[in-house]
Amino acid sequence: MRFFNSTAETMSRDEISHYQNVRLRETVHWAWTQNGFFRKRYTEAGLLRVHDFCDSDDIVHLPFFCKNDFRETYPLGLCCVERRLIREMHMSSGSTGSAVVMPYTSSDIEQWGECMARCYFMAGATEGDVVQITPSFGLFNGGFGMYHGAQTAGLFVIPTGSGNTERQVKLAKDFGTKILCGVVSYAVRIFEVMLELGIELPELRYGIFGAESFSEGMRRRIESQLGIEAFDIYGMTETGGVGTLGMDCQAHDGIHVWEDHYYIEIIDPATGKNLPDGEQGELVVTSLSRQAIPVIRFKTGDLTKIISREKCTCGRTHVRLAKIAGRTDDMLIIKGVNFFPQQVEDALMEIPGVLPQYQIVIEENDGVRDIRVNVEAEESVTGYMIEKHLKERLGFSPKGDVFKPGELPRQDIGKAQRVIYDKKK
Ligand code: DLL
Repeated sequence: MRFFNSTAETMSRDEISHYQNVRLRETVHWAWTQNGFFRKRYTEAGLLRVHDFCDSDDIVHLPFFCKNDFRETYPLGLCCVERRLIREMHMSSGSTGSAVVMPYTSSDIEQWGECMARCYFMAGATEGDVVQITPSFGLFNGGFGMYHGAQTAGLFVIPTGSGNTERQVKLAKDFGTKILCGVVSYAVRIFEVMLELGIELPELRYGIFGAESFSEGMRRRIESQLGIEAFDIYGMTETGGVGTLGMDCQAHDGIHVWEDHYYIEIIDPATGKNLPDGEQGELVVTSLSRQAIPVIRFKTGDLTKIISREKCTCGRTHVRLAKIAGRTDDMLIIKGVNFFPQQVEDALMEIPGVLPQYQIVIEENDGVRDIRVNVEAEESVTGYMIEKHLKERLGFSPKGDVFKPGELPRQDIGKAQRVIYDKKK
């Protein structure tokens, strides 16, 4: 069993709770004293003196934060440190609204590196292993986060960044890449190009993927195509980037959230009330060690549930979250049936001969919505087979269009656009 930081990763439940209470208090005090935005928000919510906040029992009295708080305070209105202490920034623009900016002090970069290094070790990496980092090195946090972590973990980095997939595959072969990191759909793309070039990557052992909907079916497909063990890594700009919220371990039984760095709650997105373990709701995150912008009760928009707080077979004690089921704003309602794109992905991956390239097209005609699933598949697969299986698994019947391998558009950079809206009138 290998840990990057065994003391932190195997703390007892009591130690975790104690540590979290101390850090929660410090975080709320930090935000309150460093930035008027937080102070005003908390005073308005009835927290008259900062010392009224004592521990995790008090957290439910604090108001939530959301993406809009970042957007409305663009560029650095939430920042809790002097500008001269900022060393780096990342930004996500999303599809709507202005950007979410996350500045980092050197301590924040260290914290990010530590969280990400734990993920590398949890996957099975050892010092000197070759890691190929395929997300872009830019405002997106993926490339740099994986880089900071690899430096902390002592790995040999091939910082390819995104795009130029042929070169990626050749470099992986020439330098013996052992760990491949990227967004989920890029793993599929890498495999296609390996086939086109007739290149095998016998030294590749681990894949660390995330940033997009990642069904269990897709994870298994990627594993069998690339001949690797694939891990589901989680994080977001607002919490400090990739890996900050953890990853699944070799047991593949939930995402271990680094609880010495983040306190998590699951709430009912409609009422804001906390839900018990095991019930699916929206993940709310409070950072415990971030300086430049601590997040306090940040509504992530991601739907998941707490699977277990018990010690895992890997030896780690940190809480485990179910795979992200979707985003609160991703839910599709077609003909009265509610579902998430990931459920379609999971169902598609169960059909033999179906390839992991697909699109969900929402067609709207005169206000009436219908859904079409375009998917690449081998010749043996028909549209009827797709429709029948989706009907069985999801309870509704979309149209299923089968495409030959290579016919659907490919994206070499960034997150895949799986859901497409086609409004006729
Ligand atoms: O996507 C961070 C990241 C980079 C994670 C590379 C993993 C790999 P953002 O661009 O801010 O940051 O987007 C964050 O992406 O709220 C989720 O909705 C989604 N997301 C991230 N990881 C996963 C995952 C990066 N493993 C948003 N499974 C989050 C499902 C994920 N969704």
